[in-house]
Amino acid sequence: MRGRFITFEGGEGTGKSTHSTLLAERLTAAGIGVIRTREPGGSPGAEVIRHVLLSGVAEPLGVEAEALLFAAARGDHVRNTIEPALVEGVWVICDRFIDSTRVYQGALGHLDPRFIRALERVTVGELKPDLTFILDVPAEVGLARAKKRRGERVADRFEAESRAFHEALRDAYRRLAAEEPERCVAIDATQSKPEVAERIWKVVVERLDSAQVPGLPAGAVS
Ligand code: T5A
Repeated sequence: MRGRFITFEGGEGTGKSTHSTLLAERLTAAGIGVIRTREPGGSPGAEVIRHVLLSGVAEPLGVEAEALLFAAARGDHVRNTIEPALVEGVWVICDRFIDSTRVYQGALGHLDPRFIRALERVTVGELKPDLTFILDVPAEVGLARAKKRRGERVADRFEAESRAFHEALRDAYRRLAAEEPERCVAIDATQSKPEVAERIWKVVVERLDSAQVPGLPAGAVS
């Protein structure tokens, strides 16, 4: 059976890495084969493009060129990492995917949605996440968490954007969650890590085939 594809989205420091890791551990403990990956990156070619994008050297080229670079990375990632795993029956958990381009380059970068959809057709084709978690925290909470974790390191190209940018980002993600409720679930990520992780686990069991999650019979989850 084909694996399931779960993505985590949200602004900076909302807990995507934390909760994708916790979910992968829980699925593994339940006997499910799973890989964790991320965007931009997730394949050797895409990791090179990640470095170019996050260093900020591509910023002077403009938002359209950055979107093309994210798309090039995504195409490589889908071909070499995501699709082969799903075909093998392995579940794929990915930090960021198409929604990040829709929100960062589309909603905030003001790129024409037709351009964004055209990139999606080329890079992901029919592939769509089975489930997308949108982790929601106020911009100042996410930025403070990201700063604490970063320590002395310099903020990357996107972390360094203004507070207003990060607030607009949150609004755009909330709109996206409301537009696609069959795929997207917004999670209040201001709660403690164990509380957020538990909510995510419940949604996974509710939304995806619970027969594939041994030890948690369908209906056991409220
Ligand atoms: N981008 C990406 C685009 O513009 N377009 C695209 O198409 C794509 C794919 C990627 C950047 O690229 C942009 C968006 C991004 O700006 P990145 O380095 O991958 O950059 O950065 P992010 O994806 O933003 O990831 P971060 O590492 O900043 O944040 P996370 O993963 O959301 O947060 P996480 O889990 O590392 O947590 C941050 C800190 O908070 C703590 C954690 O322990 C950690 O210290 N934390 C909590 N603390 C208290 N309570 C909780 N509930 C907590 N949850 C986590």
